[in-house]
Amino acid sequence: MMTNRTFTMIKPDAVENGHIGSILEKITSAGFKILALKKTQLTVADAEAFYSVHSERPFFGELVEFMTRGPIVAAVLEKENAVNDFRVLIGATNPAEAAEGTIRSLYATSMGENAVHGSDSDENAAIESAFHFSGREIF
Ligand code: 3AN
Repeated sequence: MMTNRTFTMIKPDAVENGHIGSILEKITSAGFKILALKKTQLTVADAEAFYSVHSERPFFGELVEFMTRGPIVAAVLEKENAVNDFRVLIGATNPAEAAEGTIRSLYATSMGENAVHGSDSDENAAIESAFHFSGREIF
């Protein structure tokens, strides 16, 4: 179990708006080490699989369309208490409720287009990291 690792994606809205560098800077300044990093684009099948827990939610179609409309940046991050500390750093799902200084308060535009993903458990961090990276891409 990777208690010191989490997985993140810089989502298409933040990539389109030119925030890759600023977001990576916030992440490393907060003490996270980048173990793996790539720019890629999800296919519809990728997004449907990645977000399968949300498949019955009313916003699922919108979420898949958004996450596939342009490139993303995927990363595996390491820090003590990584999952929880990263969720604090990114802020609430709804940017209107995200605490000041959090990545979503700075860069997200709406509940759907909220700039970054962060794993919600150690188990999901491991599953999501393996979805995007092979063992030899994580250092
Ligand atoms: P979080 O990303 O904060 O863990 P989840 O897991 O509840 O939030 O939702 C996953 C993603 O689904 C969110 N990042 C967001 O892009 C999208 N989403 C969640 N709730 C809504 C909603 N009410 N309307 C549109 N999109 C949503």
